[in-house]
Amino acid sequence: MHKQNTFQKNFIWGAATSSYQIEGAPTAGGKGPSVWDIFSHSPGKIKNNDNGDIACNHYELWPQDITLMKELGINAYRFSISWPRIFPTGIESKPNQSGLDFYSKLVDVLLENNITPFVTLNHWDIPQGLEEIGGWPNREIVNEFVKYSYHTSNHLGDRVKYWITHNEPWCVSYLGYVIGRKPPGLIQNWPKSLAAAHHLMLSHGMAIPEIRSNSDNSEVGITLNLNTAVPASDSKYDEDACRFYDGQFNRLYLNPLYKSEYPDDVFEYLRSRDWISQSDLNFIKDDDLNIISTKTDFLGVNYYSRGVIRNEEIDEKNNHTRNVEIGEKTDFGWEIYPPGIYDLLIRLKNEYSVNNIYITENGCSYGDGPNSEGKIRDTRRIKYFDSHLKELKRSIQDGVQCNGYFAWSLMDNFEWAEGFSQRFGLVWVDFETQERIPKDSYYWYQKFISSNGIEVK
Ligand code: IFM
Repeated sequence: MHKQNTFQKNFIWGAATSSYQIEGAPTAGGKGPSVWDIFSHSPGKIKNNDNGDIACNHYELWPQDITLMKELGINAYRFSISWPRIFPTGIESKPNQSGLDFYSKLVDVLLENNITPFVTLNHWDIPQGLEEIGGWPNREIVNEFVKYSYHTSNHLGDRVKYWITHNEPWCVSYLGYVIGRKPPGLIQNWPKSLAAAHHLMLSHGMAIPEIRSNSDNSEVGITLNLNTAVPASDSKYDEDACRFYDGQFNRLYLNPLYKSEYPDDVFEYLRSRDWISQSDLNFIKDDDLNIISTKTDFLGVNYYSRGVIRNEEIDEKNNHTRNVEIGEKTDFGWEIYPPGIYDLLIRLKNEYSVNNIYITENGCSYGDGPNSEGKIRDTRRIKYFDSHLKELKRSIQDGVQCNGYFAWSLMDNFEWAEGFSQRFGLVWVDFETQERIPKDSYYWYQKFISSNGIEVK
């Protein structure tokens, strides 16, 4: 078979951001507090006690950010809507016009510049008012999300055609309720973690028809962060730990979506350790799995690294020697493993028959800043993108149906619990002055896009 050296015609080339990470302006236009406003102001939760009050001040500087996108040459921009700009406490019956107007104007100017908007409805910054009535573990939030999705798509659906219900539900469910690194900051609360995951997925399924009813010819999907996991050694212990890791990270979301079932081995593992009881699963009601598996138009995939999994429950001396070599790491400490994106995409095709994928995030954190000439020589980022895009191309040549790629991120921004200490941007941001400087990777991506993926030196 002849293997093409470029990506297919009409391939979508984009960059991504999210509301809390870039917007700032936490009270502008009647916005209510989000869980992230509250969490980031709780002492000790965020590195250096940073918060997103100003972030990249995109709320005011968005016209100049669109100019940066235009010059970069992307034909799509993935951003998220701040739910409490639209429903300040979550429970209002009518949306806040000023919040809708902000995004409406953004969408208009994107379209004027031939940049297709990809809108994420929930990239974690839910109204604090909904957290106060129990957040994602409380089933009531499902209707609130459906209402929010309805009104937002009703307002923007004539112009926005690509909709992502949720970003990375695993981060909300696991990091929020088991590890405590994200709101509400609970630790080892598996019953709430699973209930949160279930209601996120249920609200996704319920929002799909609402969005479609407001947006003709739309594509509606969800974004999952997925990876390829391998056991750190060939011991049974590591294999068991790896199966559980893969279950709670990947299959807990993919199986309900594509197979209308939960992976029982994950629940069994949790029960065997008394981390949940059978009755903790009562949140799963008849018909929920049918709703969750409502056919989507695409799957958004966020890939950064692979998981090399060691069983932490037994002593090193009683386990086999680790025999999986870990490669180079980014400044965040995440292993750089480009073949992982290939393996993951092939798995999605073979095991889940996913037939329309957008890579909604891929990128790396490096601290490189301006040199004495004001240039940002982030060659390691270029290498990261180049190697991952090669693997993406290889997967497409091997039958994966992927129609777009979004670099994470358009610009350096508020990296959640890491504050401003981790920089993922193609554009460098001075958080004191709000100056933006395109990095070398920005110019590299510009060339890559303009040749539709012919290798750029
Ligand atoms: O910055 C985040 C983003 O909000 C979600 N996906 C992973 C990125 C890097 O950590």
